[in-house]
Amino acid sequence: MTIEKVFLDKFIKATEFGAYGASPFIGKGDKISADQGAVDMMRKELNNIEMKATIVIGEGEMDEAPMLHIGEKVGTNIGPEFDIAVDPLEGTTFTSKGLPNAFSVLAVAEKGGLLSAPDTYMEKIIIGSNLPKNLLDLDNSVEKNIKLLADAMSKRPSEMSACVMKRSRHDHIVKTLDQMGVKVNFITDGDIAGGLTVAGENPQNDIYISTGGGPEGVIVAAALSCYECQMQVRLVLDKDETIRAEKLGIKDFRKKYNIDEIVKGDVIFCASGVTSGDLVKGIKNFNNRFEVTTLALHKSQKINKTITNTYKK
Ligand code: VTB
Repeated sequence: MTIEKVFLDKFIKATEFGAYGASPFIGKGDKISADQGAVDMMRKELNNIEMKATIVIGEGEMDEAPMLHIGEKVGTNIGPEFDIAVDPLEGTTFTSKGLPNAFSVLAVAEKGGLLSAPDTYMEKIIIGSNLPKNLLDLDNSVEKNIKLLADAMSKRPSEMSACVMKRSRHDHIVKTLDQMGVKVNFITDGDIAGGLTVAGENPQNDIYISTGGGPEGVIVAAALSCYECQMQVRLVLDKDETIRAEKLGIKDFRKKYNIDEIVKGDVIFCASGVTSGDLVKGIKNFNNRFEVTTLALHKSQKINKTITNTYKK
């Protein structure tokens, strides 16, 4: 089964309007309003789509988020059944500070096709395409993983680069990478864009390795699956969080998930730029129109395109 091609444009519109909703708040120092603006607009567009869809990754769990929460039904309630993971504004800090790399993003799969991850931390290792299956493992030392990857890519560690999110919890990773001569490209936030730096024809990095958000992990997995990249993740759960994870149907709290256990079957991924960044250009607001750019992927259709649309205000 696949997702029909006609749906791609409809989902593109949902992230385009998500980006538009956040755009008045670029550089205004107000993360909450920026996020709310994106949520409201994306939700409105999703509800216009002829589908029966459930938000499986959203703006938190029901009691803490007013809209686009996990379990919320979206669409007209007629049509195919989808599961949707949304991050209406990835990079709330980037938006509020007017910094690059903020975008509105979602991933769609057929019902049951996306892992229901709680809003907790997740360990992630991501590598590119055309590499032996399940090459790396979170339980290997960083050194072992780099050696395995270097061998598989016929490179020396000193010819490799790694993307790491700048956090003190990753100091040990950075120390090993430094010792091995691997170039480290830091991101301050935004590990969907960070994870995607290993994908495509001219990847900026050979590996992404860090602990970031679980929801972001599922969304990036959807995009990575279109690029045939590999990813292994594991949730990081404290005691309270194990209870939340259990509610989402997770039984083995230490399970390592490979990409085909995170995303199954066909998938659509759309990311529309709020501020310009590595993935897409930022939105441009004019007096009576706006121009918004989207990276759109549709796995079964082998679509990978960047499109810019203009809308009247
Ligand atoms: C992570 C990352 C996100 O926020 O959730 C991060 O996955 C928060 O991490 O992409 P800390 O709690 O360590 O600050 C983002 O960077 C942005 O939403």
